Amino acid sequence: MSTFTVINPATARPIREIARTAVEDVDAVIARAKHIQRAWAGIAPVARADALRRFARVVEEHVEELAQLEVRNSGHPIESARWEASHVAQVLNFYAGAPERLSGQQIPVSGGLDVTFHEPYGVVGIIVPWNFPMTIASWGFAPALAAGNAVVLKPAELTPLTAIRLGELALEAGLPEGLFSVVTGSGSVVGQRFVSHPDVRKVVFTGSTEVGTDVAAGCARELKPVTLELGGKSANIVFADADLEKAAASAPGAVFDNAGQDCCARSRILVERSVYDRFLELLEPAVRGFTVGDPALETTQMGPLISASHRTTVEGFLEGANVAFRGSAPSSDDAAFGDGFWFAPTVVLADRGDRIAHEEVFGPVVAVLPFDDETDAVRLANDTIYGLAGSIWTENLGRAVRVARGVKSGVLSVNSHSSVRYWTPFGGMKASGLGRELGPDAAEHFTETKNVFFATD
Ligand code: TXE
Repeated sequence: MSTFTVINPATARPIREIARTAVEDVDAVIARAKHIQRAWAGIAPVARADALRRFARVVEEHVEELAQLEVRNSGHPIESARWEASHVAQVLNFYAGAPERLSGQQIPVSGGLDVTFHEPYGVVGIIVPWNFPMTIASWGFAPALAAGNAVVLKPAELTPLTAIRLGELALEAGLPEGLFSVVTGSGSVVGQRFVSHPDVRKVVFTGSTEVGTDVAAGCARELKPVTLELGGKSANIVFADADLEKAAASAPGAVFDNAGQDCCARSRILVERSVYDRFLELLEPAVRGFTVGDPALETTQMGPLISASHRTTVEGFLEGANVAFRGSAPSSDDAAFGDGFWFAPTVVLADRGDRIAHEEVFGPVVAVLPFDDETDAVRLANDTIYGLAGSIWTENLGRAVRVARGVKSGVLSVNSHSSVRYWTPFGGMKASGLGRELGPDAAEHFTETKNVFFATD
C-alpha cells in the first residue's frame, strides 16, 4: 500500500506513515456510507441528537490528547490547540440540538394539506485543508450528521492525525461504523472521487481558491451542491478616531495567529494617514513582543509554518518588499527546533499596486497601507478579489455602521477581531467562497426541501 509521511513542522522530524487510499477503496467507503445513512436518517430525531451529544462528550474527554496531537502534527501552540479541540465538542453539542428543530412548513392551499420536509442529501463529502484540521472538519461533519447525512471526510495530506482520531472517537461514542469515515490520501484521488462519485450528493471544500474553483466546476458537471471556504486578504481598518493603543496591541494576534495560516488573517492593516506614524510606533513593540517558539509551551503565541515548501512560498513575498520591522523566531542553530519551518513575524510597508497588498500570503507577513478618508478606506478594503473577514477600528458609531455595510466581506468585526463563533454564520464573498457554514441554519444547508401535497377532496 502506498503511504505518505507526516512531519512535525516544529522539528522537521517524521511522525507517522499514513495510507494513500486508492479509488476502489474510496468507493467502498462511500458505498458503506450510503447504506448506513438510510438507517441513520430513519431513527428518531432525539436518538440522532443523543448520539451526537455522546460524540461531543467523548471529544470533551479527549481534548488534551487531541490538542497534543495537533501540536505535534501542525505546530499549533498548545493553548490554541486546546481551544480547537474544545471547539469541536462545542460544535457537536450545538448541532446535536438540530435534529428535533429541522421543522418544515405547512403552507395554506385549497383542496388539501401542503407540507415541506428537510430531507438529508445522503452522503456528504468534506475536503479539509491543513491550517485548522479539527475545527474546519467539525463545521462540516457536525451539522451534516445532525441533518441525517453520512459523512466521508478527507483531511489534508500534511495534517491528517486529529481527523483520524476524531473518526475513532466517533466509534467509541457509539456512532455506527461507516457513518462518519475519515479517508486519507491525496486531493487528486480521494478529493476528486468525492466530486465525481454519483453517491456523494454534496461537497464541502475548504482550501485554496484555485483548487476550490476546480472542485466547484467538477460539482457543476455532476449538478452537485458545493460549499466553498477559500482564501482571504482581510483588511484591519484603523481610523484616526480609534483607540489606537488597543488597535495596535491586538493587530499582531489578528494576523500572526496560527503563523498567519488563517483564511481570516487581517493581513492588510489600513491606517488613516494622520495617525499612520503613531500607529506604526505602537505596532512595533507589539510585533517584537510576539512569542514565537516551542508550540508545547503555554506562553507561546506562534508556532512554525506547516512545511518547508510553504516557507519558501512565504519567503517569496518578501522579495523587493519594504520590511519595516520583524519579530523573532528560533534560528537554525537552535538545538531543539533548528530544523523547523520557522518564519519571524514581519511587517511590510506596502503601496497599493504591490503584490503583497493583493495576494494571500498565508504566512506571518502583514502589509500596512495608509488611506485618506472613509471613502478611500472602503475602496482600499474592497481592492482585492477576496471578501472573507475584516476589522474596523473607530469610536464613531455611524462610521462603524457605514463601513461595515460598505466592505464586501462575509464576516466583519468592529473594535475586535472575532471571526468564528459556532452559533453565528461564517463564510466569504467574492473569491473567498460560496455558501455559509456554522450559525443557526447550518444543519438546514445539509438538506433538500421536499414539498408534499395531500389531497383532502
Ligand atoms: O490547499 P489545497 P493547500 C491556500 C494557501 C495555501 C494554499 C495551498 O494560500 O498556501 O492554499 O494550500 C485537497 N480535488 N489555502 O495545498 O491544495 C487537498 O488534499 C479535490 C487557503 O493545502 O487547496 C486538501 O485536503 N480536492 C485556505 C484540500 O483540498 C483536492 C486554506 C486543500 O488543498 C484537490 C488552505 C483536487 N484536485 C489553503 N487538490 C484558507 N484561506 O483557509 C487538493 N485537494
